[in-house]
Amino acid sequence: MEQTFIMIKPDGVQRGLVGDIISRFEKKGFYLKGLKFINVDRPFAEKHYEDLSAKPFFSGLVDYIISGPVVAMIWEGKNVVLTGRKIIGATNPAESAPGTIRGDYAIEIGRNIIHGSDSAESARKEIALWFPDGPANWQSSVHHWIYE
Ligand code: 3AN
Repeated sequence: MEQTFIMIKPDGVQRGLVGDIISRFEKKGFYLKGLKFINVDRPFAEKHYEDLSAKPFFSGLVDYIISGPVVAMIWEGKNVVLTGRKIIGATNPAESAPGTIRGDYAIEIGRNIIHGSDSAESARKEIALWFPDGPANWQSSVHHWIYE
């Protein structure tokens, strides 16, 4: 089944939103397949955001991601990459709908609480970077109550 990489950024951690965010993915029916609470260093953050290295906000973005601990996660389920992006909401919180994580809790694009992979290909790259040992190996006992 499809997997995605989700990271609660330092502002989400500092603001006490970890439980709420995990809860939204759990209640939807997605399976938690990896979870780490870590501080990343500058080279690691630069690697994660390497596709944005030419952007004017790149160094500010890296400063923000290394400013405190983050929660790195692997979530699994049908269409989890796209649905995860919908749960998160648009990149700019001014455009994210109420009911989404960014729509409910964020105001500024540079403090938008959470990251989610934007494609199955980026998910594979990001999971390999953040979880070199791969996802946890377990099966949910409620699978048949979520999928037909
Ligand atoms: P998303 O996180 O929704 O996939 P990306 O990949 O375009 O969006 O941007 C990655 C991160 O870079 C965003 N989460 C945001 O924190 C930051 N970012 C994007 N655009 C801007 C911008 N114009 N100014 C400041 N930060 C930005």
